[in-house]
Amino acid sequence: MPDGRLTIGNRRYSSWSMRGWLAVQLARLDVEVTVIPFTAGGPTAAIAAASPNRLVPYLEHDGARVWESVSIIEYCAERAPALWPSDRRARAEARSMVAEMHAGFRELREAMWMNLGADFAGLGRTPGASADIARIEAMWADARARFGRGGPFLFGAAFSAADAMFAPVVTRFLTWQPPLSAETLAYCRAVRGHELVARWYADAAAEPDTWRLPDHDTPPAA
Ligand SMILES: N[C@@H](CCC(=O)N[C@@H](CS)C(=O)NCC(=O)O)C(=O)O
Repeated sequence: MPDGRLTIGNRRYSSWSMRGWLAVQLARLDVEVTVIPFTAGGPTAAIAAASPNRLVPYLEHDGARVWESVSIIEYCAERAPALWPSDRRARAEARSMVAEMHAGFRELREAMWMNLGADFAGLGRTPGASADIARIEAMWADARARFGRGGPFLFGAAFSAADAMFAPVVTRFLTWQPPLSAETLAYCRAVRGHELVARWYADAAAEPDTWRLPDHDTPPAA
């Protein structure tokens, strides 16, 4: 019998769910995954009823209740410390990057929402989104140059908590295809090729059509 439950939203659309799920998988927690499909026009009543902050992801594990994706990442890292880099300075920067992602990049998130099954190439390039992308590219390049030399991920060979936090940004880059450096594109390919990310994409593709949200599937005006 599993040790708990991870509640998430549609894999096709839910970027925060993806982060929580990746952390739980990296820590190898034995939990049942429950998907509550979003209702069009949200908020989703079943999610509000199931989760303390009325949002997904939400983890219940071995008597602990954990909400907010960063808290889930920290909970998982207690069980699997390798989610963070072992070097103190690298770990400090990885935590800072995760915090910056959790708190910010609102314009990118609004202009280029997550949709794993869509091709919105060339769209969504608002000035605010482009500024967020420039900051993300600079941050990724800096981490990789200083700590990730063993590649292909932000802090080296291992897919870390920072990569889990930015994996949904990678999916946005693949869906919306903004102009990106060759180095960013190489990192995106590495994340997309990771077995857990590949599994998330495959499970998203298998979701029933009845879970689709027309406003998420409709491209913005060019
Ligand atoms: N700050 C939260 C954000 C979670 C969040 O916004 N989740 C969205 C889905 S990606 C949600 O649950 N929305 C509720 C709804 O649509 O009913 C976290 O880091 O976990």
